[in-house]
Amino acid sequence: MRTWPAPQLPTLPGRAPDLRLFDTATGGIRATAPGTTSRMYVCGITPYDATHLGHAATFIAFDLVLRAWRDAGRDVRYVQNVTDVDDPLLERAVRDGEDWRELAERETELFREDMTALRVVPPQHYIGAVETIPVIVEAITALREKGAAYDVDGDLYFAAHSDPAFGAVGHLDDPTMLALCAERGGDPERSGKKHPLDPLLWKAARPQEPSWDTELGPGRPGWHIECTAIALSHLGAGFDVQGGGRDLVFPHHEMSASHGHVLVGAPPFARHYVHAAMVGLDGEKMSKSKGNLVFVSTLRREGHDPMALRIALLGHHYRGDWGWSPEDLAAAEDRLARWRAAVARPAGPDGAATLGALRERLADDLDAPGALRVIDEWVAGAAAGTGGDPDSPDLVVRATDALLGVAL
Ligand code: 5CA
Ligand code: ZN
Repeated sequence: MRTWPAPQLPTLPGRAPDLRLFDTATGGIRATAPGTTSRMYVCGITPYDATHLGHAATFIAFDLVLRAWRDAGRDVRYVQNVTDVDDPLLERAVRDGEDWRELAERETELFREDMTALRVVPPQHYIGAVETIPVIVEAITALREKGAAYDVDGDLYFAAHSDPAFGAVGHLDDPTMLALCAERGGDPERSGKKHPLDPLLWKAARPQEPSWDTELGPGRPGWHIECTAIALSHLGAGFDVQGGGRDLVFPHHEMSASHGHVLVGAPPFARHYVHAAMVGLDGEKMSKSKGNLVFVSTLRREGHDPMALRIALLGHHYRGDWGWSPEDLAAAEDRLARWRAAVARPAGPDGAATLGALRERLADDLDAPGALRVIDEWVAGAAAGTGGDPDSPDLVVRATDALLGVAL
């Protein structure tokens, strides 16, 4: 698929320290990506109801990962998918009497526009499920040959426990997994399955639904195998970060990882499983099913500066759940105005020290709120006329742009 235009990343003097991130699978913070090329897969949108602020917060969190890696001198290979055929998308198209392809195309385009406005660096490979069907079919066929897939009335399922490491991403107990599976697109109640948690790999064609004629028979792919096949074909196994919102820990990332383990013969599918917290509204997770959504495009249309929105989202640490409030945006607009006024001054406090502190905050599990405070301190100093570093306004502009994605 087409991605979106890349913002220019200014280069900075020196280098960031190694990025350390929390890994859901091991429950600890440790250094990422030891090699010279860092590989990241982030689960992208199912294209309807895009782009709400929960989506934006998640993609901005992973944008910080990419920027920190680049600043540490790494090449980054970044892949993101679009789940452009799946039950919820089809249900929405039926509800609205719209062609599902048109819905997906329109919403994907809106997402691209929102990401561009927010200065999110695009993935090199932006991949839809529909354009990947042959690769997904190949992966399902391989799982079948390894004895990890079975038939239930024409549909194909994955035997989750054929992966000895199944459960290693979320470490959840059975009742929790069953409940989450029922809530998030699984079908634990379906009879004929070997285990209630086993997920669908290939759904045989149903009347009125799209299907593809393949060696598996006419049908369409399940959700988890889509991400496994795209990640493995573009990044290979053992890539550095598998990312997404925390709602994807189970079943999505657990199942994707298990598909991957069986396909390549052993873990790791990914080295770090990184999950962004849920953004809510009025005490509830912002979600398509609840309909309690605030859209990036609405705020843009109302005339809010996307850079202020970016600051508002960065004001919350990526790992702590939080609720959106319009006051956040008003405060971010003030902050942006203060920052812009300060960098227009002829001098400010020591720029190199500010850059060092900014890098240190971000390398420490993406402490974006701490990074904003580092800029605030420099801004307060510049505004008060303390510090006589004439190069620092320009360095702060470049650092804020390169590391936080905020263009002043
Ligand atoms: N297409 C799948 C992933 S393969 C999907 O989950 N699509 S989505 O449109 O529902 O979500 C897109 C991304 O935004 C996912 O990474 C998801 O975890 C994240 N996300 C969804 N809702 C929220 C929320 N309220 N807060 C933070 N992130 C969210
Ligand atoms: Zn995914």
